Amino acid sequence: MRKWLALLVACLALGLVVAGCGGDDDDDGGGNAGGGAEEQQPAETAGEGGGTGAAEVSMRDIQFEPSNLSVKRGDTVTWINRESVPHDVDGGGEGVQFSSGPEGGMNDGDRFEFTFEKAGTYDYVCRVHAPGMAGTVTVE
Ligand SMILES: [Cu+2]
Repeated sequence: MRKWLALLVACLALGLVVAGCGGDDDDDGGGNAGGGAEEQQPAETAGEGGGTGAAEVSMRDIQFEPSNLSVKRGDTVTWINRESVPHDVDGGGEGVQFSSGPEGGMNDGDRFEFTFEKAGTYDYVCRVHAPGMAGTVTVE
């Protein structure tokens, strides 16, 4: 009776080892297949005159980052507040004004988008932290 039990335990132990090895093999195969399946498509290039570009300005550490940005005509700039300090975006140039709304109206995670249709230089500030928190968008 004891021999039979010992044999059973041995078989179970062996079974666990085999199952463990099998599991590892499956993981390796899956990992390789996943890596091979990844393909990077080339970025969509803007057509003549641009107009499909996008750029991002972060509001962090009471600064715009980047504070100087160059885009093409028709590009959209998105400002994103990435800290728990309220900010806003307010400025203009070339006879065009843009504003995110009320002073300090952008909270953590809030976004403001503006599409620049006219070439030129656009200066803006955060009214809460001006003049220290300011930026420029140059549209080519
Ligand atoms: Cu601010």
